[in-house]
Amino acid sequence: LRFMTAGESHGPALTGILEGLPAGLHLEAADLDRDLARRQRGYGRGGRMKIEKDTAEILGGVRFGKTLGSPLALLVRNRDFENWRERMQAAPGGPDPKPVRVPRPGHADLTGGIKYGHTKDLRGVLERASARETAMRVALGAAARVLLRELGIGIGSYVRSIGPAEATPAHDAAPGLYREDAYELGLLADGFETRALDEASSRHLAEAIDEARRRRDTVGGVVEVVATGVPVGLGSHVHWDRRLDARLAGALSSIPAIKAVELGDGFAAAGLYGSEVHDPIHLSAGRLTRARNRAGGLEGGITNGEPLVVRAAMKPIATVPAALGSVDLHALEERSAHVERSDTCAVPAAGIVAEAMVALTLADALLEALGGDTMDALRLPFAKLRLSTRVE
Ligand code: EPS
Repeated sequence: LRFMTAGESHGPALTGILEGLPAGLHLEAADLDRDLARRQRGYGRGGRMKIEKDTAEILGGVRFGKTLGSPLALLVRNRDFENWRERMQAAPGGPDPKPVRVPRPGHADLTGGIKYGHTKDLRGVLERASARETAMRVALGAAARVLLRELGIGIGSYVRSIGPAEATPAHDAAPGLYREDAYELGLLADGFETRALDEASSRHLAEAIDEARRRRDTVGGVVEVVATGVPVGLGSHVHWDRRLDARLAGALSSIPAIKAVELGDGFAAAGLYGSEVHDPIHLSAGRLTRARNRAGGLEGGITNGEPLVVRAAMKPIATVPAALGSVDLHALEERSAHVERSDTCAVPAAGIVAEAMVALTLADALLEALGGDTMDALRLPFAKLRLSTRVE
């Protein structure tokens, strides 16, 4: 499975191609729109989300509601393009009457500007560095999620913390869903505006966002993604780039503003003894089981049949309303950074993007392990894999 995206934040549209989906998977635009809508909600978003109402058009790869085995081609239009038509047109023209010349510290503005020769107008960088691009990843990830769900693998996420405010973790707030049905866990989080798992936590997180807004600042946080129904055997210990840990960490840290990824207990495990960290193996009714899951479903770069648990830490958005110190690259003097309309906090949305990246990574590992040009060809080997924790 591989995918690519293209498109600028205020250009006409985002486009994406996902190649390698088996033929015969039921897929409708509504499946993709559901996750696109989930990404757009969340406390702390700015004015742009009032303009956009993201929907995916399927331009290839599906016929009569079923995948063909050919590349899935998607289009998500940017409604805001109407307001940017002259300044973002593909046809020759320009220059932009309002060039961006003061890079925002922490953004791709300066590094990208120097690298691609856009220092005269940093818009040539910021349009693509914008997290708008993640809308397409969510649409493509939604297709991967449909494939996984068809096989009984559920993926969901929730917000664990915003700035200094912590939410009740899933293993306490919803232990059943955490072990058995991560998809429902994600829907539970969708019921709260901050994507926490209970009302008290959600209020607590919302206060941290309000405080950042009051200070004319931005705030980050941590999201946790859980996948349930994952069989043993995705990923491999045999080579560095086949370890699922590496792929998940790479996929999650590719999301804009994600600065750290934890697999299982992550950083906490580094401070404990081995006997406290590793999950003893039990034999129960002919099945190999675990009483705890500190490994987060991964051992030796391979899924072990326990729920997959990964976390991603998002830094505060770089467009700080009370602008930071920077340099005007044209006047060559120190000046406050360019302030583009922005979100105070995009952590709830980042959880949906993280779900999409986990879905794409797991679907890729699954198809690598089992092959399958058609859904029918995939089902039998998948059912066998499911039974692999049974011992005679
Ligand atoms: C973004 C700035 C804001 C966000 C945007 C990401 O957009 P604008 O500059 O149009 O106000 O709303 O996020 C999205 C558009 C989205 O779909 O998530 C940025 O600079 O990264």
